[in-house]
Amino acid sequence: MSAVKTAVGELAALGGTPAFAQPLHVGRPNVGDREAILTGIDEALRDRWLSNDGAKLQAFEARLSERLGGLRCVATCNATLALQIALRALDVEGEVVLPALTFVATAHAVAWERLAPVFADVDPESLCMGPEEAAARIGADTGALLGVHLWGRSGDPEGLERLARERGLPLVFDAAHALGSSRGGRPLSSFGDAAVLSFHATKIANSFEGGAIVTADRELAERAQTMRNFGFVDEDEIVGLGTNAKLSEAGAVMGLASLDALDGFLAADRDNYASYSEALAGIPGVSLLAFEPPESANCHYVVIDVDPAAAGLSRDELRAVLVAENVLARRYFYPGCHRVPPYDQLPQLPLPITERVLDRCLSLPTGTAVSPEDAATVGRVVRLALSQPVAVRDALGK
Ligand code: T4K
Repeated sequence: MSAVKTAVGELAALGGTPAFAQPLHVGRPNVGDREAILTGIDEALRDRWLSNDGAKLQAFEARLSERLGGLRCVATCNATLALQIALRALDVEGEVVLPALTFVATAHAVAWERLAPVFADVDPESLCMGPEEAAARIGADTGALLGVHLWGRSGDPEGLERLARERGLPLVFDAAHALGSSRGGRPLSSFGDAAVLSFHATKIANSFEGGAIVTADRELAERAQTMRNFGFVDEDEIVGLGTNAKLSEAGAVMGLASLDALDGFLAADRDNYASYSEALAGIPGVSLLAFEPPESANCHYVVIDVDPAAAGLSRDELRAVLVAENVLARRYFYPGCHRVPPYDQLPQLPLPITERVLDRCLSLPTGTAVSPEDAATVGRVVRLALSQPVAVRDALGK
């Protein structure tokens, strides 16, 4: 339950009672029909079939494929391994150009495959690596491009496809955030040679942990499918190097329930986005990341940009105000892949837009555990704090 605050002295950072009695998280899992989940897990237990291409996994892949207009879907135990498998199945060698503005898993998947990540900047509008930024980092050793649909946004996937074609490079998209997002009516995971979705607990649809490789290429899908199960194509026939990236039957049951409930999850995220949009409108120095047609985003990440000069408080000061209210806003994806080991040891070219975003962006709670009223309350806290930034900064300094 949240209380309406009207005076700056009521902010928790200034000694008031927190607006929320319980923490409001970014990434609280969406949960589908519990009954269906428990029944599905019970069926797997009854049948004593818990993993390895079981009925639930097959149903999950079929349902996902249906949702994505018939693309081939290879479900995995997480998106990080799915990225690794996609890069391997495409025989990528050498350097991989990717944005530094992403969750560290994108870079780790590249480096874990003993490929060399080369970090590119992002487009100032979309905050995704576009063809211009990627082209600036392509060199003689480039083996692939790895775009990221950051926060479910599209960027310019057609432009990256063109660039990849011109340079003869495979193109993979990290679409971990992008289930339910589309561009010009096409699901974002349909761009590139392959795209990878995440079904981690924090994503719009989850299978507890999980991921999927999505592709239109039948052979690529078959290679990926073989690689996720140690290279087996038959009971005792192994055709090459593989790993264990299988999704369990329990995970698949959860994934199925999530896909069944996806439209409801999307509606909840979009309602929260609309509520944030209204509550934050016109606050100097605060802008909500917008989604412009032909992009249609899932809105599963609500991200604000805080311009300290115009807002009067920095992103980190505003975050401290929110945390005091029990609003656990996150600095995704601070400090950036290029600034964490082992990548901070690599020679770096300047990434001005990336640096600006990493200093100013803040992710706010959303998902089905957050109501539009909660979002409005968070917006009111932001407005109140920024109405008297000097008093707030003084209080934070004490
Ligand atoms: N590419 C991109 C662009 C990604 O964002 C990710 C993952 C990947 C690739 C790799 O996908 P996977 O291999 O994971 O499938 C979380 C997730 O662990 C990670 O999956 C996700 N991105 C990333 C954006 O968020 P952390 O380090 O922020 O996790 P943590 O433990 O701080 O939890 C996040 C928030 O969610 C907290 O506020 C608590 C809340 N939470 C979390 C879990 C697991 C809950 O309320 N309940 C839960 O069960 O990475």
